Parts: sequence; C-alpha cells; structure tokens
Amino acid sequence: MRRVVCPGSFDPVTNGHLDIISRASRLYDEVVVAVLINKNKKSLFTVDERADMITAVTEEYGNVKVDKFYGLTVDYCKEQNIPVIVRGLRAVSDYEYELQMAQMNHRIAGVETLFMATNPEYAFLSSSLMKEVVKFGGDISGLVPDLVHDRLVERLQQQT
Ligand code: COD
Repeated sequence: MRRVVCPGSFDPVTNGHLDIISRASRLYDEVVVAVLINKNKKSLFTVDERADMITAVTEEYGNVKVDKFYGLTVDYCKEQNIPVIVRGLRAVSDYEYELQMAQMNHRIAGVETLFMATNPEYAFLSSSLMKEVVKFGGDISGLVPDLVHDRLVERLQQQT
C-alpha cells in the first residue's frame, strides 16, 4: 500500500491544507495527516480539537487517516513505515525553509519529500491569517470549511 504523511500544525485546517490533502489522496492509497504536538507553541485549538476537525472535513475522501505526533516528523514516518512526506508550496517565501527541512529529513532518515504547488485560489491562505481576519470581524467564508468557520468564530468570540 502506498502511503504518505502530511504533517503540520493545522491550527485550524484551511481550504489550502485541504487542497493538498485531497490531491495527495488521489495519488496515494492512504494519506496520514499528522498533527504536531508542539508544547512550545501557543495554539488556538488543542491538538485533539484540530485532529477532530480534520477528521470531520476529510471523511469524504475515504482514504485519509488523522493522527498526532510529538518529536521529529521523520521519526513518526519511521514508526509508521511511511517513506514520503507531502508538503504544500505556496510561494517562494515557503521554499527556503521547506527545502532545508526536506534536505535534513532526507539526510537524517532517508525520508523523501514531495512538494505540491498550491492551487492559486488558496495561495494566500494561512491558519494565522484566518485567525486574525476572524478576530477583527472579517469574512473568511469559502476559505475554510463551514465547520471550521463556526469553531473559529465561537473560539475567538470567547476570547474577546
Ligand atoms: N496552500 C497549500 N498548502 C498549504 C497552504 C495553502 N494555502 N497552507 C498551508 N499549506 C501546507 C504547508 O505548506 C504544509 O505543507 C502543510 O500545509 C501544513 O501547514 P501548517 O502551516 O499547518 O504546518 P507547519 O508548516 O507549521 O508544519 C511544520 C511541521 C510541523 C511539519 C514541522 O515544523 C515539523 O516537521 N516539526 C516537527 C519537528 C521536525 O521534524 N522538524 C524538522 C526538522 S528538519
């Protein structure tokens, strides 16, 4: 079975993430979306909340599994016996960091990275931008799934 890991923070998942996940799900038998447990980064949603949202919005693809991991992505890949990571590339600004990670991941563990060019419709999307726009009352409909939109509004209203 051909499997790929799509690692990330997903705080929360956006239509940009989903574009990469859905396209990967057409290329591989299984896509494992792996949510990083990052104890040093303050996130809006807990890891479980983020994973649950991804599970709900990827159900329709039929071959997406959601998991959580702590530590190095390549260690997770080894544990799961998955030799490939998929990453979305939005712009040149993503490239340097992504290239560095891909080369290091290959060097330390032989894990390959597949880069997927983002759909231009979603190239400007990031989870942080979504949070900022919603926080100040902007409209992000069509940029995140409806479920995520509602959770974002609810969570950010609680904070004000
Ligand atoms: N369009 C297309 N793709 C997108 C979009 C968009 N609008 N937005 C995000 N993406 C892609 C990203 O490029 C990425 O591929 C994926 O979606 C997830 O994005 P994020 O922002 O949720 O996640 P990141 O980039 O913060 O994830 C970073 C990791 C958690 C993968 C990384 O820090 C990591 O591997 N950490 C574990 C420790 C480790 O192994 N470090 C690297 C050592 S070399």
